Parts: sequence; C-alpha cells; structure tokens
Amino acid sequence: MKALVAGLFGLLLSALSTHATQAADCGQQLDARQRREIRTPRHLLVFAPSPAPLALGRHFGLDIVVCPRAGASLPLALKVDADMPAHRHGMNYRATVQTLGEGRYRAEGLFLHMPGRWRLLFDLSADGRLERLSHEVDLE
Ligand SMILES: [Cu+2]
Repeated sequence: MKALVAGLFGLLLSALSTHATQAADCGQQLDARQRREIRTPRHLLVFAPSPAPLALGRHFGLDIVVCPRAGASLPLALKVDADMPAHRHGMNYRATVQTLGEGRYRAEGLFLHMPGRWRLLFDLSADGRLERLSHEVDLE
C-alpha cells in the first residue's frame, strides 16, 4: 500500500512538473523584452507587438502563442480586438488573425488612435467555451 501511494504521488508530481515545463516554455520564441503574458486557469497566452513598442497612431500586429493548461485544448479560433473602456469605444479598424499551427497566431491591422488606457482583447474559443482575455496598455 505504501509503495502504491508513493507511486501515485510520483506520477502526480511528474504530471505537475510536465505542465510547469510547458507553461514556462510557452512563447519563449517571442522577444523577451516585448512579450507579455496573460494567465487563466485554462490557458497561457503570450504575445509581442511588432513593430514594438506599441505606439499611438501606428498600425501594428501581434505575434501570439497560446498554450493550454490543466487539460484544456488549443483554441479552435482566436479573435483579437482592442477597446477603451473609459470612453466606451473600440478601434476604427478590424484586426485579422492568421492561425499558424501549434498554438501560434499572427494578428494584423491593429491601430490605437488616441492616447489613454486601451485594452487588448483576445477571445479564445476552445473545448466549446469562449474565454475573453485582456491586457491593459497605457498610451501617451
Ligand atoms: Cu478613447
């Protein structure tokens, strides 16, 4: 019985460390100075703007990597948008997202047209659920 418990505990530890390694490796190919992370219980999303850094009144894209956590699946679809909650408006442009495979995505056509606090919005659909992730950006 002791051996069985120890064995199960070992299995649990190795499962946990496997997940930790995957999460730690997520998005490592993106520029370390520019990349940002958003964690939820189900996904880790890492993104980096290009051109970087984000600037007012300039078209930019995002390189995005999504890594599933805790038994979640890769997103079937990812939508990217941005808004200014304090002003109740979004962008004047619609971003497009290309799926590159293995959790990698490229969003194009973002444009933040006024100074203030913006939110980058990432809508993931995976496992029949929609999950909205957001990241705040202050632009001067
Ligand atoms: Cu505004």
